[in-house]
Amino acid sequence: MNLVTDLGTSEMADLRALWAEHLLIVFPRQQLTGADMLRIANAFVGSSLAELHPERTAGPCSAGMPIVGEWDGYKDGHNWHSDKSFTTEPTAGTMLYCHATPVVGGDTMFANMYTAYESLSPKMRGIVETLSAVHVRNLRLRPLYRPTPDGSDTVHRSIAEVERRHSASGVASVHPIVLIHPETQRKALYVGSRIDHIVGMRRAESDAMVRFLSEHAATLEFTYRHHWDVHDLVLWDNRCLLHMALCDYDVERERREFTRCVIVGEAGSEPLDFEDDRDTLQFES
Ligand SMILES: O=C(O)CCC(=O)C(=O)O
Ligand SMILES: [Fe+2]
Repeated sequence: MNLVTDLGTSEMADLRALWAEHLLIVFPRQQLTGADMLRIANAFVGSSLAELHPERTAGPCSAGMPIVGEWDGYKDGHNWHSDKSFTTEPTAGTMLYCHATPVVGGDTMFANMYTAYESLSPKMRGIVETLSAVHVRNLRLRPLYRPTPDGSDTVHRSIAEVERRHSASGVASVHPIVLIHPETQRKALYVGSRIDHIVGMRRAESDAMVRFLSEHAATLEFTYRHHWDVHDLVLWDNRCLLHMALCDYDVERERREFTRCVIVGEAGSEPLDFEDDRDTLQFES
């Protein structure tokens, strides 16, 4: 379909139902401006909650970097996450419109968190439903990018610097590990690499549980891998999907560019005073 000309009210109702059922929709071969994307995003939620991120964004690997202006070498999005989970109003939906894509690679992975939740044993579901986690800004990208042996790798250094800044910012938010999706009322795991720890657990307990949940969430059978074609528009639901951008192409020679538009989420969690949890965490069992 052509999203600019075919967005009548009846199509919109169908598309909303499709989105709720499939979590992610790919619209190939679209000709869109940033303003079109804003309109489409707002139509999806029946409100004006959408925000356009810098009109055209790119970075050697990420959709999240302005194409004009300084790129500081930080690659965001290259670890499993749900957008802005470290805030009290995490992004409900994200839209990317592709302008340029590498010949090979640069795909985006998505993982279905309804399935991740539903495939746990009833016993484990009962346990995780009682848990909440602290999400921090830092996406832990450093282990994914090894510095070059001669130390010339500015990317690794900038990641280290940005991660230090993100950690120092102290921004954090607490969310239940199991979310009830506000539209579908289905339960979904809400995890990702931004989890620092599980509230009330000791560090060793929390690390073991988070490691298990992270590995489980990324089970290949729960994933869809999108290979981008120019002019694809993809809309995904951050309340029941995790995503990760794959930086597996020649970033020096190839371009990867998007326009990005997000649907701001509802407030659904508490801001966290990190100090609340310090005592429990420091007590090693
Ligand atoms: O570049 C991508 O494929 C996705 C980047 C990302 O995490 C985002 O846009 O939220
Ligand atoms: Fe993201």
